[in-house]
Amino acid sequence: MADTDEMMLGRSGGLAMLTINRPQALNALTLDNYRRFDPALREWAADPSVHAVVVRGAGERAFCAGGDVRAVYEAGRGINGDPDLPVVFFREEYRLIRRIHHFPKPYLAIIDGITMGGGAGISVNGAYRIATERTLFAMPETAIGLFPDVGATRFLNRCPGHIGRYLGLTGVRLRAADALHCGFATHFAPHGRITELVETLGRVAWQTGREGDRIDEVLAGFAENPGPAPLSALQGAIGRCFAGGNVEEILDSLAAEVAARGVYADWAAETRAGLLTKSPTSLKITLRQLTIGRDYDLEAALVLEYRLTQHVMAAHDFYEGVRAMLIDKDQVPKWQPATLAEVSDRMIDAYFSPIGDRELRFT
Ligand code: QUE
Repeated sequence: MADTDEMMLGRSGGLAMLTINRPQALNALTLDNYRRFDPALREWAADPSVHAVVVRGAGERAFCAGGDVRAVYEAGRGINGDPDLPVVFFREEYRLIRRIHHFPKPYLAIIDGITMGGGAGISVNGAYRIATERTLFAMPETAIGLFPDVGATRFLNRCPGHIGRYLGLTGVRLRAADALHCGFATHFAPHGRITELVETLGRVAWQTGREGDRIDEVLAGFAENPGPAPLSALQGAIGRCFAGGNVEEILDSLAAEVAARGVYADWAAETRAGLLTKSPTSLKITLRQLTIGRDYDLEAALVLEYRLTQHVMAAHDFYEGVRAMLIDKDQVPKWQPATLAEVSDRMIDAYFSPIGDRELRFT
């Protein structure tokens, strides 16, 4: 079967396997990668000898750290590459995510390691997500002047209580038990048994139309309890602090939690300090996005998010965020505007305005 260095496609019995093989870049996905991934899924959906698909990341550290935002940065700033990349990259990424979401056969992502941003997009939107003790899950985009995309408008809104707001605004990293608690993972299996799990799936005697039953049986044979979810102990505090109608109210609630000197004071202080390092514009976009998209299906989420990407790519903070976090690595972005007070509702309105003939379409 055809493969390239960066996307390894293979078969094991009725199982089709795709391995993202850019371990030196934590398997962050490029436009070329999307252009291999999407047609592979299209072929496997139509091939009656394929009964399920497994997606993995090569190397020890990551399932997939995100999209190749460095390339988008270079193209968008006119440094290197096709100046249309910011238009094309997100469009192809989101169309792939939609194909994954509606994939007609079991789609399993082995989220064994770093799973962030675009890595969440190609896993959470599929049917099965297998976490391990190496899973580190986050939506960290407010740190680079972006916002949680790849369907996060929908999947963050499906977390218990206001946890999705907390995760999307702060970018905090979760381990397996919390990923299960939030519904990002469907199963936990030990890292040391993943190879055996995939080999077992390769030996399944498939029956067309009954694939989900076989998958459920195999997964039940490997699934273990990841232990208590730290987030469940924070749920009350998150509910109190993240219910606010705007970002300033959320920061005030966190300050009140600090002042009350209760058991959540340290958590609140750390959370508040973390939020104050993020792009003020990104924070306000994220809260508005999650509020208006509470009941969106995946398509509505992606259309909204695509619109937002195109406005964000025409503004300042994304380029400054990528510079500070990924290029120069000084970790100190100089956001513009620099404070929440300077980001008016009218400025946020503009990020949500329609983009005419550039709107994301799925046909
Ligand atoms: C916030 C983010 C991302 C990030 C760092 C942040 C992100 C992303 C990457 C990333 C990581 C490794 C790579 C790469 C990109 O880092 O979305 O090309 O090799 O994709 O603080 O949102």
